[in-house]
Amino acid sequence: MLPRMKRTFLIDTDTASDDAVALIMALRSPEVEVVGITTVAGNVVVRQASRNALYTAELCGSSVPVFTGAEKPLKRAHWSADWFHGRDGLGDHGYPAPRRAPEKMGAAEAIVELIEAHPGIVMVTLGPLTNVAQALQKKPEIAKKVSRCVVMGGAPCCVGNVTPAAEYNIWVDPEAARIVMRSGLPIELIGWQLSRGDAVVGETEITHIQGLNTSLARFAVESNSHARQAYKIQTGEDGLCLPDPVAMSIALDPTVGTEWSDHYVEVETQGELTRGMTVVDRLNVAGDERNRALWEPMFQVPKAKVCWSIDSNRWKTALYAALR
Ligand SMILES: [Ca+2]
Repeated sequence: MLPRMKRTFLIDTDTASDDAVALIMALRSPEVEVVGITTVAGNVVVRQASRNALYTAELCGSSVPVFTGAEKPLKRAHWSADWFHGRDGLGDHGYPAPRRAPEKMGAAEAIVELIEAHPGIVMVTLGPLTNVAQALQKKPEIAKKVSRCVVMGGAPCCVGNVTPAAEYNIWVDPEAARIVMRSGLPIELIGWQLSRGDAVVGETEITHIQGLNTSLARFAVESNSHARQAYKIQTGEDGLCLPDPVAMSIALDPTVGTEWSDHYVEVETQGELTRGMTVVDRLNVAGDERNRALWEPMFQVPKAKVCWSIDSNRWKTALYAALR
């Protein structure tokens, strides 16, 4: 029997503590080859994101190339999330500098080249969409060569985390998110709300992870210590809320997402209270006479797949498997 071909992944990340765990899941998966990691300003400044991605790859024994990308959003100033993840994005535990350096090529160029070199590639985005938008501006045709674009971002029809209306990744660079949503990329939208409630890794489960007694398990829990405290203050829920790893578990196995439907998704770029809101046409009324003119740009592209629920047990099983 021929060995199964590995699926090819490209990951764009503003590498903080939950991103790091998502990277571990992909780099440790026997079914996936990660051909590149691109970093973007988001949770931390982009230089720190590259450093964190390289350090995480090193822990996994991976020599995947890391390409540094945008230092700020397309049109706005950069807002970090150090209040959530710690100053270094990894909970300020003094992790050493990585041995390798990032590649010389920039992220947007690398995204274009890697997609051209690997048609059918799966793209996973874990941060603001600045790099992806810049790659699409360089070469719009790449959208057709991606088989899946799994986006951790947004809060479809739900509460936001950085404002009442918006999730951080989309809020930071809404113009970039809009470009990506209108690009024709086959978007699978994994909103922030999917990592809440049952998906939160609770105290007993954290103890289980620590009991795995591997360096990756220890790093996964330790690096998220600051985020755990911040999440408790923000939501009252105790435990590890891991949006990027939840998205990665779906990228690795789409059946972890248990309820999906297809909709046009637009991003609010002008709203006074709603900057970065992911506006989902849940009842498919965008084509109605009263909405048609405003939503017309979306009719040129396929609808996004929006995930509404996940199998929390299976997501956590995938997490444990990666940290073993
Ligand atoms: Ca992230």
